[in-house]
Amino acid sequence: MVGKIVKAISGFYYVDVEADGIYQCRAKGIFRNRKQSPLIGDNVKFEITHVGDREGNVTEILPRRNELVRPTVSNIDQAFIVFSVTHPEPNLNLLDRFLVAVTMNDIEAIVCFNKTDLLDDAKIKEYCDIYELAGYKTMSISAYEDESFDEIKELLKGKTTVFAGPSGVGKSSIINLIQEHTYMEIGKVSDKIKRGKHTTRHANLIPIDINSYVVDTPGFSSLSLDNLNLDDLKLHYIEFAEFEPECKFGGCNHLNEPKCGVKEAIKVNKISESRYKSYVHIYEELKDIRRW
Ligand SMILES: Nc1nc2c(ncn2[C@@H]2O[C@H](COP(=O)(O)OP(=O)(O)OP(=O)(O)O)[C@@H](O)[C@H]2O)c(=O)[nH]1
Ligand SMILES: [Mg+2]
Ligand SMILES: [Zn+2]
Repeated sequence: MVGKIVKAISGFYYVDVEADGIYQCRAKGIFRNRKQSPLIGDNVKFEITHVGDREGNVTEILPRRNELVRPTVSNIDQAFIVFSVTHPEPNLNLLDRFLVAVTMNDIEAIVCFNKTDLLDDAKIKEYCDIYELAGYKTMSISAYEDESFDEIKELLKGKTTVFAGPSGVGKSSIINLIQEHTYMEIGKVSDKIKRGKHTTRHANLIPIDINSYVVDTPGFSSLSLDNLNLDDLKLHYIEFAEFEPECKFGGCNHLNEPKCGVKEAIKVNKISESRYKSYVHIYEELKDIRRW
């Protein structure tokens, strides 16, 4: 049998099998002597130990495409980076950090501004423009409006999507909206996350369609990029690449170097100031860490 671990609780792994359902599994013995242990998101082989009770034993972890640390989930296809347009106001520096972290993990990022019901369209557009200009798929939604589901549903099909972002921006509310629609449209039952103030503590994969899962994560207010090589930061600002050929110096870090294509692009509004500011900020911070 092959399935995907969607949940782990005190030594039990809950494995979802396509068109069959959940099996409650142990992972006896075989992993004890290896460094690897099963993670949520893993595709695994298992043998059934009890048919009626739908119990099994995991025997093998199939190769992982990637592995996130916060939360510990594997095989993520894409990340919805959720920030609210207000309440709380978006911290674009933190948003850019998320984007760097996501790119580093070879995960596609989608920038999602929530709570559009609380701010006028012109201001919302300013935020979206920054990330569209950078080349990210960007959307603005409200978890309180049903139509928002139409905007995101195509993007979720056949993928495992992690929802990440600071606390209080509406990640759980959006997932709640998705689950309501999933239930209405295909009648698939999944664990329901309670609406509102229930802060998310640990990660589960929530099945929303065939081979489609979403992962809610607890919000956090900072993100360190300690393991990032200083000179690699620029590679994760995806919009810089187009202008690098105009830089006079090979390996230009787009800081104080003369004749820099990236800085020229900012002057003609082809790269946004906000993105460049966060780049410099993160660069300086990484440099300080290296000094120690
Ligand atoms: N006005 C408005 N409020 C929203 C929207 N989405 C969520 N909220 C409210 O914002 C608050 C926080 O929402 P949550 O969904 O719990 O936020 P979260 O991102 O999951 O927060 P953590 O789990 O702490 O990381 C709740 O009171 C929601 O009702 C929205 O689109 N518009
Ligand atoms: Mg939450
Ligand atoms: Zn440059």
